[in-house]
Amino acid sequence: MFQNRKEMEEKMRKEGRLPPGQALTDRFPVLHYGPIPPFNEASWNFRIWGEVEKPLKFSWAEFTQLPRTSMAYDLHCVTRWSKFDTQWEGVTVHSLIDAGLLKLKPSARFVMQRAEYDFSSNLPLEIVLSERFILATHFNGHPLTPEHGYPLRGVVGALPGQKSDQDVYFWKGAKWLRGLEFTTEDHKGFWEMAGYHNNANVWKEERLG
Ligand SMILES: Nc1nc2c(c(=O)[nH]1)N[C@H]1C(S)=C(S)[C@@H](COP(=O)(O)O)O[C@H]1N2
Ligand SMILES: [Mo]
Repeated sequence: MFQNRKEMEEKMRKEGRLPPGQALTDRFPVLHYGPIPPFNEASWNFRIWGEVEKPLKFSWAEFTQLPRTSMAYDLHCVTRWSKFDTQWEGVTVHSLIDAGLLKLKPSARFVMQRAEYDFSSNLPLEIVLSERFILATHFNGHPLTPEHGYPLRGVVGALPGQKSDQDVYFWKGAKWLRGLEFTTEDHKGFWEMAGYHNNANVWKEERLG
């Protein structure tokens, strides 16, 4: 098992998929601040507001009817584990625009993910509209587990084999996500305010601010 991990890690390094200072893991560590929020379908909603033509609000039943996408990502956690070829399923922000549901104002330039217990995470609009970001309900074919963000989380990952300046650490995806706020200016999220680097580029090792 250990030997296999080392071999896989070497393979990823050779393929240029292992960022500096990272190690491959087969596990899926759980990391967050505070308790795991309960999910109450009756009171749960997902909202989109800010620099948009019309604010949106979805119940859980409505959210599950949105156009769905599957994505494969390499995940890079700032605590130095990387997990490769993970499978996520959910809704991309781009698909909401394509479906005519979401219309952004030209002034929208940044996005704040708003989660339970006032957790937040900020990303530039460019990344949120790219394939690197998904509003995920499923991981590896199963609904998210409570500790990984059930029922919905933002996931930001690297596209396998497509090294990019937009590859950011995994903390930039908010678990227990309840909304997206589009803004004109960048505002720091929870971990960014706690001292993490605002850009979080994995290739430049932008860990602390
Ligand atoms: N709501 C919420 N989301 C969060 C966090 C958090 O504290 N609260 N921590 C972030 C951090 S620091 C990491 S590394 C990842 C971990 O996700 P995982 O527990 O699924 O591995 O979630 C991110 N999303
Ligand atoms: Mo983290």
